[in-house]
Amino acid sequence: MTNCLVVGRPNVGKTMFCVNFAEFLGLHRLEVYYQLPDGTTRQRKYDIPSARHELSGLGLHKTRSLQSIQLDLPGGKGVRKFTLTDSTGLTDGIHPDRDLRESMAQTLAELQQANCILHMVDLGEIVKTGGLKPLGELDFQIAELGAYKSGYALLANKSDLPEAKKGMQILREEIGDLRILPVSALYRKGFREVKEYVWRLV
Ligand SMILES: Nc1nc2c(ncn2[C@@H]2O[C@H](COP(=O)(O)OP(=O)(O)OP(=O)(O)O)[C@@H](O)[C@H]2O)c(=O)[nH]1
Ligand SMILES: [Mg+2]
Repeated sequence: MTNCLVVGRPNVGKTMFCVNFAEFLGLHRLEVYYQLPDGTTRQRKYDIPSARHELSGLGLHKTRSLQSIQLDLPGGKGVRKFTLTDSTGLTDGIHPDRDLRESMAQTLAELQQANCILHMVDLGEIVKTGGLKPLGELDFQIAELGAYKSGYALLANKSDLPEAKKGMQILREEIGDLRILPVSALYRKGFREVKEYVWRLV
């Protein structure tokens, strides 16, 4: 089954996207399958408002493991199934917290495996720093890896921010015709385009 991994720096909106996209696809309850860095797994059920409240939020590194949900993608002639996996935010360099290092290593391993990569960046941060490269090597490297994968899209999140248009311009100049989809995870903007994109992969 196609596994779509949502990957990116901490706080860019990965978890908000996963919860709201699942709701957009018609889910009222989420069954989240946790794969912890120590190899153990567990499962928890949430309704959508409590998932939003408990799983996403301000502060870096809210998500500390791989968290998957199974989703149905309704389309032309029926339904296709895929897995949407949220991940621990990646940072440049070696993180001082050992647990976080392990969960980032887990994200990186999944990045090699996934057949669909939804690489998320924060348009506000892009404008603040001046682009992907000034943010650090990390995003640029994921985008470069994406250039070799058929299932790669850059999700430019927080498109609701006033500076978002400028951010999109910067991204387009920087990575050219790589697939860039503007979204607002918070306000569910651009979700139809993501759905159509994923539909072609599953
Ligand atoms: N303005 C705006 N804020 C957003 C959007 N998406 C997420 N946020 C906010 O960004 C913050 C981080 O959201 P999360 O979904 O927890 O981010 P994350 O990437 O999962 O963060 P980690 O798990 O720490 O790596 C929260 O305060 C969200 O409300 C968006 O589209 N627009
Ligand atoms: Mg998160």
